[in-house]
Amino acid sequence: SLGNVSRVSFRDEHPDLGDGREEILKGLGLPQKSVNPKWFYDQRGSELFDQITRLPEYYPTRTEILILEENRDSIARMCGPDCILIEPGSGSSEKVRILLDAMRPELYVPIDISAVFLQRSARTLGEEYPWLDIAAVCADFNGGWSFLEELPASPRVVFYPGSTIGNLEPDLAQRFLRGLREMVGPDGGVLIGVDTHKSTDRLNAAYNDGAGITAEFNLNVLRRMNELLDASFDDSSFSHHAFYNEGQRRIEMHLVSDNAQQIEHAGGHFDFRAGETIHTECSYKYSLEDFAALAQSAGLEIAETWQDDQALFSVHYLRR
Ligand code: AVJ
Repeated sequence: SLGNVSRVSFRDEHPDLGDGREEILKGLGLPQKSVNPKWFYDQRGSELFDQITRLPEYYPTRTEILILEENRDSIARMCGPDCILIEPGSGSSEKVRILLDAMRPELYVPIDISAVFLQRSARTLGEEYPWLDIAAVCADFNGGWSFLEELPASPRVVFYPGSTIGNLEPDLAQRFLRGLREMVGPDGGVLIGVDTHKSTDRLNAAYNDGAGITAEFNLNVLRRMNELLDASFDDSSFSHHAFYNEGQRRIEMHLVSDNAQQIEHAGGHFDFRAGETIHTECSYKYSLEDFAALAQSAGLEIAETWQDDQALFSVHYLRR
Protein backbone atom coordinates (compact mmCIF):
# COMPACT_ATOMS: atom_id res chain seq x y z
CA SER A 1 0.00 0.00 0.00
CA LEU A 2 1.13 3.60 -0.61
CA GLY A 3 1.77 4.52 3.02
CA ASN A 4 -1.57 4.63 4.72
CA VAL A 5 -3.76 4.63 1.66
CA SER A 6 -4.62 1.24 0.29
CA ARG A 7 -4.30 0.68 -3.44
CA VAL A 8 -7.63 -0.50 -4.73
CA SER A 9 -7.47 -1.59 -8.36
CA PHE A 10 -10.39 -2.92 -10.34
CA ARG A 11 -10.31 -5.06 -13.49
CA ASP A 12 -13.38 -6.14 -15.44
CA GLU A 13 -13.03 -9.33 -17.45
CA HIS A 14 -16.55 -8.68 -18.75
CA PRO A 15 -17.74 -12.19 -17.85
CA ASP A 16 -20.24 -13.35 -20.44
CA LEU A 17 -23.36 -13.69 -18.29
CA GLY A 18 -25.38 -14.62 -21.32
CA ASP A 19 -29.10 -14.42 -20.77
CA GLY A 20 -29.16 -17.99 -19.49
CA ARG A 21 -32.29 -18.60 -21.53
CA GLU A 22 -30.85 -21.63 -23.31
CA GLU A 23 -29.44 -23.20 -20.12
CA ILE A 24 -32.74 -22.64 -18.28
CA LEU A 25 -34.89 -24.07 -21.07
CA LYS A 26 -32.60 -27.13 -21.16
CA GLY A 27 -32.95 -27.66 -17.40
CA LEU A 28 -36.73 -27.22 -17.48
CA GLY A 29 -36.91 -29.68 -20.36
CA LEU A 30 -35.32 -32.55 -18.41
CA PRO A 31 -37.42 -35.50 -17.10
CA GLN A 32 -36.60 -34.12 -13.59
CA LYS A 33 -36.99 -30.39 -14.30
CA SER A 34 -34.16 -28.38 -12.72
CA VAL A 35 -32.82 -24.82 -12.47
CA ASN A 36 -29.27 -23.78 -11.50
CA PRO A 37 -29.25 -22.22 -7.98
CA LYS A 38 -27.20 -19.28 -9.28
CA TRP A 39 -30.49 -17.85 -10.60
CA PHE A 40 -31.72 -17.40 -7.00
CA TYR A 41 -29.54 -14.33 -6.53
CA ASP A 42 -31.32 -11.40 -8.17
CA GLN A 43 -31.76 -8.31 -5.94
CA ARG A 44 -34.79 -9.82 -4.15
CA GLY A 45 -33.15 -13.25 -3.88
CA SER A 46 -29.96 -11.77 -2.41
CA GLU A 47 -32.02 -9.81 0.15
CA LEU A 48 -33.94 -12.97 1.09
CA PHE A 49 -30.69 -14.96 1.42
CA ASP A 50 -29.33 -12.23 3.69
CA GLN A 51 -32.46 -12.67 5.88
CA ILE A 52 -31.96 -16.46 5.83
CA THR A 53 -28.46 -16.07 7.29
CA ARG A 54 -30.02 -14.46 10.37
CA LEU A 55 -32.82 -17.01 10.93
CA PRO A 56 -32.59 -18.94 14.24
CA GLU A 57 -32.92 -22.30 12.42
CA TYR A 58 -30.22 -21.45 9.84
CA TYR A 59 -27.03 -22.12 11.86
CA PRO A 60 -24.35 -22.21 9.08
CA THR A 61 -23.53 -18.49 8.71
CA ARG A 62 -23.34 -17.57 12.41
CA THR A 63 -21.46 -20.80 13.20
CA GLU A 64 -18.84 -20.22 10.50
CA ILE A 65 -18.32 -16.62 11.66
CA LEU A 66 -17.87 -17.86 15.26
CA ILE A 67 -15.29 -20.46 14.10
CA LEU A 68 -13.35 -17.84 12.10
CA GLU A 69 -13.40 -15.36 14.99
CA GLU A 70 -12.37 -17.86 17.65
CA ASN A 71 -9.57 -19.36 15.57
CA ARG A 72 -8.38 -16.34 13.60
CA ASP A 73 -4.81 -16.51 14.97
CA SER A 74 -4.20 -20.18 14.15
CA ILE A 75 -5.94 -19.68 10.78
CA ALA A 76 -3.63 -16.70 10.10
CA ARG A 77 -0.60 -18.85 10.99
CA MET A 78 -1.76 -21.54 8.57
CA CYS A 79 -2.22 -19.02 5.74
CA GLY A 80 1.22 -17.51 6.34
CA PRO A 81 2.21 -13.84 6.92
CA ASP A 82 2.46 -12.47 3.40
CA CYS A 83 0.09 -14.55 1.34
CA ILE A 84 -2.07 -13.32 -1.49
CA LEU A 85 -5.65 -13.90 -0.30
CA ILE A 86 -7.99 -14.74 -3.20
CA GLU A 87 -11.74 -14.89 -2.59
CA PRO A 88 -13.91 -16.28 -5.40
CA GLY A 89 -17.52 -15.06 -5.08
CA SER A 90 -16.47 -12.40 -2.55
CA GLY A 91 -19.87 -10.61 -2.43
CA SER A 92 -19.83 -8.09 0.44
CA SER A 93 -16.40 -9.35 1.66
CA GLU A 94 -17.86 -9.38 5.18
CA LYS A 95 -16.22 -12.64 6.36
CA VAL A 96 -12.73 -11.75 5.13
CA ARG A 97 -12.70 -8.84 7.63
CA ILE A 98 -12.42 -11.44 10.40
CA LEU A 99 -9.18 -12.73 8.82
CA LEU A 100 -7.85 -9.22 8.15
CA ASP A 101 -8.03 -8.50 11.87
CA ALA A 102 -5.41 -11.23 12.40
CA MET A 103 -3.30 -11.28 9.24
CA ARG A 104 -1.82 -8.82 6.76
CA PRO A 105 -1.98 -10.37 3.27
CA GLU A 106 0.32 -8.78 0.70
CA LEU A 107 -2.72 -8.47 -1.55
CA TYR A 108 -6.45 -9.27 -1.36
CA VAL A 109 -8.10 -10.42 -4.63
CA PRO A 110 -11.92 -10.38 -4.38
CA ILE A 111 -13.53 -11.97 -7.43
CA ASP A 112 -17.22 -11.58 -8.24
CA ILE A 113 -19.49 -11.70 -11.24
CA SER A 114 -21.33 -8.49 -10.24
CA ALA A 115 -19.10 -5.53 -11.21
CA VAL A 116 -21.04 -2.82 -9.34
CA PHE A 117 -21.27 -4.77 -6.09
CA LEU A 118 -17.59 -5.78 -6.36
CA GLN A 119 -16.37 -2.21 -6.85
CA ARG A 120 -18.47 -0.84 -3.98
CA SER A 121 -17.39 -3.63 -1.59
CA ALA A 122 -13.68 -3.25 -2.53
CA ARG A 123 -13.76 0.53 -2.06
CA THR A 124 -15.44 0.25 1.37
CA LEU A 125 -12.94 -2.43 2.43
CA GLY A 126 -10.01 -0.22 1.32
CA GLU A 127 -11.34 2.62 3.48
CA GLU A 128 -11.70 0.34 6.51
CA TYR A 129 -8.26 -1.31 6.04
CA PRO A 130 -5.97 1.49 4.73
CA TRP A 131 -2.92 -0.79 4.86
CA LEU A 132 -4.52 -3.39 2.53
CA ASP A 133 -3.85 -3.54 -1.21
CA ILE A 134 -6.86 -4.82 -3.11
CA ALA A 135 -6.98 -6.04 -6.71
CA ALA A 136 -10.66 -6.63 -7.43
CA VAL A 137 -11.45 -8.72 -10.51
CA CYS A 138 -14.89 -9.00 -12.10
CA ALA A 139 -14.83 -12.47 -13.63
CA ASP A 140 -16.67 -15.76 -13.85
CA PHE A 141 -14.17 -18.20 -12.28
CA ASN A 142 -16.23 -21.20 -13.43
CA GLY A 143 -14.22 -20.87 -16.61
CA GLY A 144 -10.92 -21.30 -14.79
CA TRP A 145 -8.28 -18.92 -13.38
CA SER A 146 -6.35 -17.72 -16.45
CA PHE A 147 -7.26 -14.12 -15.53
CA LEU A 148 -5.06 -14.44 -12.40
CA GLU A 149 -1.76 -14.92 -14.23
CA GLU A 150 0.09 -11.73 -13.38
CA LEU A 151 -0.10 -11.86 -9.54
CA PRO A 152 3.10 -11.31 -7.44
CA ALA A 153 5.01 -14.51 -6.61
CA SER A 154 3.84 -14.74 -2.95
CA PRO A 155 2.00 -17.87 -1.70
CA ARG A 156 -1.64 -17.90 -2.78
CA VAL A 157 -4.45 -18.77 -0.36
CA VAL A 158 -8.01 -19.14 -1.67
CA PHE A 159 -10.71 -18.23 0.86
CA TYR A 160 -13.95 -20.06 -0.01
CA PRO A 161 -16.40 -19.78 2.92
CA GLY A 162 -20.16 -20.36 3.28
CA SER A 163 -20.24 -24.04 2.23
CA THR A 164 -20.77 -22.72 -1.29
CA ILE A 165 -18.97 -25.85 -2.44
CA GLY A 166 -22.03 -27.77 -1.18
CA ASN A 167 -23.99 -26.49 -4.17
CA LEU A 168 -21.76 -28.51 -6.50
CA GLU A 169 -22.37 -32.15 -7.37
CA PRO A 170 -19.45 -34.21 -6.00
CA ASP A 171 -17.78 -34.64 -9.41
CA LEU A 172 -17.91 -30.88 -10.02
CA ALA A 173 -16.73 -30.22 -6.47
CA GLN A 174 -13.71 -32.45 -7.15
CA ARG A 175 -13.03 -30.65 -10.43
CA PHE A 176 -13.32 -27.26 -8.67
CA LEU A 177 -10.87 -28.32 -5.94
CA ARG A 178 -8.46 -29.67 -8.58
CA GLY A 179 -8.58 -26.25 -10.27
CA LEU A 180 -7.81 -24.54 -6.96
CA ARG A 181 -4.91 -26.95 -6.31
CA GLU A 182 -3.46 -26.01 -9.68
CA MET A 183 -3.94 -22.28 -9.14
CA VAL A 184 -2.51 -22.04 -5.59
CA GLY A 185 0.54 -24.15 -6.43
CA PRO A 186 2.85 -26.12 -4.10
CA ASP A 187 3.27 -23.39 -1.43
CA GLY A 188 -0.38 -22.22 -1.40
CA GLY A 189 -3.56 -23.46 0.24
CA VAL A 190 -7.34 -23.33 0.42
CA LEU A 191 -9.30 -22.07 3.44
CA ILE A 192 -12.78 -23.50 2.92
CA GLY A 193 -16.04 -23.53 4.91
CA VAL A 194 -18.07 -26.76 4.75
CA ASP A 195 -21.40 -27.61 6.37
CA THR A 196 -21.21 -30.95 8.21
CA HIS A 197 -23.46 -34.00 7.86
CA LYS A 198 -25.79 -34.12 10.92
CA SER A 199 -29.27 -35.12 12.07
CA THR A 200 -32.03 -34.94 9.47
CA ASP A 201 -34.22 -32.96 11.87
CA ARG A 202 -31.60 -30.25 12.34
CA LEU A 203 -30.93 -29.99 8.62
CA ASN A 204 -34.60 -30.03 7.59
CA ALA A 205 -35.32 -27.22 10.08
CA ALA A 206 -32.54 -25.06 8.56
CA TYR A 207 -34.24 -25.18 5.13
CA ASN A 208 -37.87 -25.05 6.35
CA ASP A 209 -37.81 -22.09 8.73
CA GLY A 210 -40.96 -21.21 10.65
CA ALA A 211 -41.10 -17.69 9.16
CA GLY A 212 -41.25 -19.08 5.61
CA ILE A 213 -38.29 -17.02 4.38
CA THR A 214 -36.61 -20.03 2.73
CA ALA A 215 -39.91 -20.84 0.99
CA GLU A 216 -40.03 -17.25 -0.32
CA PHE A 217 -36.36 -17.50 -1.41
CA ASN A 218 -37.11 -20.73 -3.30
CA LEU A 219 -40.34 -19.44 -4.89
CA ASN A 220 -38.60 -16.20 -5.94
CA VAL A 221 -36.74 -18.08 -8.66
CA LEU A 222 -40.09 -18.43 -10.51
CA ARG A 223 -40.25 -14.65 -10.78
CA ARG A 224 -36.74 -14.76 -12.25
CA MET A 225 -37.87 -17.45 -14.74
CA ASN A 226 -40.79 -15.23 -15.77
CA GLU A 227 -38.39 -12.34 -16.45
CA LEU A 228 -35.79 -14.41 -18.28
CA LEU A 229 -38.17 -16.56 -20.35
CA ASP A 230 -41.12 -14.20 -20.58
CA ALA A 231 -43.02 -17.04 -18.86
CA SER A 232 -46.17 -17.11 -16.72
CA PHE A 233 -45.18 -19.12 -13.63
CA ASP A 234 -47.72 -18.41 -10.89
CA ASP A 235 -46.00 -18.85 -7.51
CA SER A 236 -49.36 -19.44 -5.78
CA SER A 237 -49.61 -22.78 -7.62
CA PHE A 238 -46.17 -24.01 -6.55
CA SER A 239 -44.99 -25.04 -3.07
CA HIS A 240 -41.58 -25.03 -1.37
CA HIS A 241 -40.27 -28.51 -0.55
CA ALA A 242 -36.88 -29.05 1.10
CA PHE A 243 -35.67 -32.32 2.60
CA TYR A 244 -32.48 -34.07 3.63
CA ASN A 245 -31.70 -36.87 1.22
CA GLU A 246 -29.84 -39.03 3.74
CA GLY A 247 -28.50 -41.48 1.16
CA GLN A 248 -26.86 -38.73 -0.85
CA ARG A 249 -26.10 -36.59 2.23
CA ARG A 250 -27.61 -33.52 0.59
CA ILE A 251 -30.44 -31.11 1.25
CA GLU A 252 -32.63 -30.95 -1.86
CA MET A 253 -34.83 -27.92 -2.52
CA HIS A 254 -37.72 -28.34 -4.94
CA LEU A 255 -40.74 -26.36 -6.10
CA VAL A 256 -43.79 -28.64 -6.30
CA SER A 257 -46.55 -28.01 -8.84
CA ASP A 258 -49.70 -28.20 -6.69
CA ASN A 259 -51.80 -29.36 -9.66
CA ALA A 260 -51.42 -30.33 -13.28
CA GLN A 261 -50.71 -27.12 -15.19
CA GLN A 262 -49.27 -25.73 -18.41
CA ILE A 263 -46.95 -22.72 -18.22
CA GLU A 264 -46.64 -20.54 -21.32
CA HIS A 265 -43.27 -18.98 -22.22
CA ALA A 266 -41.84 -17.06 -25.15
CA GLY A 267 -40.75 -20.24 -26.96
CA GLY A 268 -43.64 -22.57 -26.15
CA HIS A 269 -44.91 -24.08 -22.90
CA PHE A 270 -43.99 -26.37 -19.98
CA ASP A 271 -46.29 -29.16 -18.84
CA PHE A 272 -46.44 -30.09 -15.14
CA ARG A 273 -48.19 -33.13 -13.71
CA ALA A 274 -49.74 -32.60 -10.27
CA GLY A 275 -46.93 -33.06 -7.74
CA GLU A 276 -44.18 -32.75 -10.33
CA THR A 277 -41.22 -30.70 -9.09
CA ILE A 278 -38.54 -28.30 -10.28
CA HIS A 279 -35.29 -29.20 -8.49
CA THR A 280 -33.80 -25.81 -7.55
CA GLU A 281 -30.81 -26.61 -5.32
CA CYS A 282 -28.60 -29.27 -3.74
CA SER A 283 -26.69 -28.48 -0.59
CA TYR A 284 -24.23 -31.32 0.13
CA LYS A 285 -23.18 -31.98 3.73
CA TYR A 286 -19.83 -33.61 4.55
CA SER A 287 -18.56 -35.53 7.58
CA LEU A 288 -14.83 -35.01 8.24
CA GLU A 289 -14.13 -38.35 6.55
CA ASP A 290 -16.31 -37.48 3.56
CA PHE A 291 -14.57 -34.15 3.00
CA ALA A 292 -11.09 -35.62 3.51
CA ALA A 293 -11.94 -38.17 0.81
CA LEU A 294 -13.18 -35.44 -1.56
CA ALA A 295 -10.04 -33.32 -0.95
CA GLN A 296 -7.80 -36.35 -1.45
CA SER A 297 -9.53 -37.16 -4.75
CA ALA A 298 -8.52 -33.65 -5.84
CA GLY A 299 -4.89 -34.12 -4.76
CA LEU A 300 -5.28 -32.06 -1.59
CA GLU A 301 -5.01 -33.01 2.09
CA ILE A 302 -6.66 -31.42 5.12
CA ALA A 303 -3.78 -29.78 7.04
CA GLU A 304 -6.03 -28.34 9.77
CA THR A 305 -9.75 -28.32 10.70
CA TRP A 306 -11.53 -25.88 13.01
CA GLN A 307 -15.06 -26.64 14.27
CA ASP A 308 -17.57 -25.21 16.74
CA ASP A 309 -18.14 -27.20 19.95
CA GLN A 310 -21.21 -28.96 18.48
CA ALA A 311 -19.38 -29.73 15.18
CA LEU A 312 -22.24 -28.12 13.26
CA PHE A 313 -19.85 -26.55 10.74
CA SER A 314 -16.20 -26.97 9.68
CA VAL A 315 -13.45 -24.70 8.35
CA HIS A 316 -10.60 -26.63 6.71
CA TYR A 317 -7.15 -25.58 5.49
CA LEU A 318 -6.23 -27.71 2.45
CA ARG A 319 -2.86 -28.02 0.68
CA ARG A 320 -0.96 -30.40 -1.56
C1 AVJ B 1 -25.31 -20.15 0.06
C2 AVJ B 1 -25.52 -22.22 -1.11
C3 AVJ B 1 -24.48 -22.19 1.05
O1 AVJ B 1 -26.86 -24.13 0.55
O2 AVJ B 1 -27.24 -23.43 2.61
C4 AVJ B 1 -29.71 -21.26 2.12
C5 AVJ B 1 -28.05 -21.35 0.12
N1 AVJ B 1 -30.37 -22.29 0.34
N2 AVJ B 1 -30.97 -21.69 2.33
C6 AVJ B 1 -27.01 -23.23 1.39
C7 AVJ B 1 -29.36 -21.64 0.85
C8 AVJ B 1 -31.38 -22.33 1.24
C9 AVJ B 1 -26.85 -21.79 0.96
N3 AVJ B 1 -25.54 -21.61 0.24
